[in-house]
Amino acid sequence: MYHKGRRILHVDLDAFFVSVEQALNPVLREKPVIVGGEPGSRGVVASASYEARAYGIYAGMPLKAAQRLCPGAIFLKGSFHRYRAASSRFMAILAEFTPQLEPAGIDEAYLDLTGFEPLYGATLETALLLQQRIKSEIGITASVGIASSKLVAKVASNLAKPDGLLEVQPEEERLFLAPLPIASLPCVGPKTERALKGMGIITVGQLASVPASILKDNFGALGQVIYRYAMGIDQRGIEPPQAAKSISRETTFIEDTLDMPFLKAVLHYLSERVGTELRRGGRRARCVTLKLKYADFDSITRNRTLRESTNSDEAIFDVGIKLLEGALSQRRQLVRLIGIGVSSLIGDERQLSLLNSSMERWERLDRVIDRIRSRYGFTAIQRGQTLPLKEVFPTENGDYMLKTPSLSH
Ligand code: TTP
Ligand code: MG
Repeated sequence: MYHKGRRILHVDLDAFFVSVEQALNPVLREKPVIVGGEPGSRGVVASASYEARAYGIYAGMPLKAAQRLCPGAIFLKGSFHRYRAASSRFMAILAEFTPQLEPAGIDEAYLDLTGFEPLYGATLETALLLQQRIKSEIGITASVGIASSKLVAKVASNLAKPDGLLEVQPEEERLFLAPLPIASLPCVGPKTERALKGMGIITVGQLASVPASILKDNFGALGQVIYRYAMGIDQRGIEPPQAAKSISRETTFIEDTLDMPFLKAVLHYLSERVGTELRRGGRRARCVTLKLKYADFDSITRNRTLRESTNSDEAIFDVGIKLLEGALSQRRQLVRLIGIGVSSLIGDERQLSLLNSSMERWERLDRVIDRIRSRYGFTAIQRGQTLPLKEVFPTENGDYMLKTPSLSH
């Protein structure tokens, strides 16, 4: 619910990709470091340390240009799985403070701490504690903005960077925003900024004095948002993510195929992926869906509802392979894409009396495999059914690199 006394935090990690690298390798600390790739390559800067930013380097800049500005900078390719792991740890720390948590990106989130003060002390103190925990447990710094709205909290955290903390008191939002350049508002992108500057508007304060009708005429629906934001008005609440209603994995082949042992192996791999995610979320499924796209791009889905819910790789695969065989017996054509998914998800309250013994064995095996994979990577332990993949797909960071990159995540 919106009211003036809300205490919303926006937390954003500083130079996130670079900071993760620096936490792992002290040699990189306090130096101009850039994550994005080799300076000779065609890529762009993903993240730059604050030392690199002093040379005018920013995210999105071509690496070549960055090297020209700072020839001594250290360029790293980076590794996304490290950033994802750090992000999970970051979100887990935040979740200990409140369930009113909305992740807004890999390294940022909003928290609603309204009503915390009588119990936990001033919001500012809670925010300091949060920053300390992130620093001591992940080894990187975060900046925090506190305000009565998401908008002002985000502007404040940005302004506080790096390793800063800024609280805007209730009723002072408009005063706080007024001297800032218009691009400080999240709704003002480069194009809108140019247009507004063309109208002689430089600061948020100037923007707030433009009649709403003019902004609406020039920018349509966005104009209304700009007007409200310029006045410091933002009634959006924190929206904790909803649990997914279904989980699926699919892949497109480099070459269309009807090679059954290969299709089976891929389907098994995808079933393992789906099962792992189900178990990680502590859930079970009642429905399994197979998706096929033929070489002529004709796409079909087949699904089956199970008598008992499951989260076992083998049970998912078992249904998947039957659906695949059924589909191919109706239409035997080269396959371009295969996918498997589960839906009708429920919580993981195991109904032991209903478990048949093979299901129980499968689930025990899943638990052992999950534990090994969470420590040593996906390919650390492999099932016989997926062995044909070894000859086709390269591995990286302990996982297969299929053509669809999201699959390996
Ligand atoms: P940001 O939070 O925008 O940037 P940052 O954390 O590197 O720096 P700071 O917050 O201190 O200003 O983005 C978080 C990560 O997202 C960033 O470390 C790398 C990635 N990213 C890209 O890959 N490309 C981009 O263009 C941007 C902006 C970010
Ligand atoms: Mg950041």
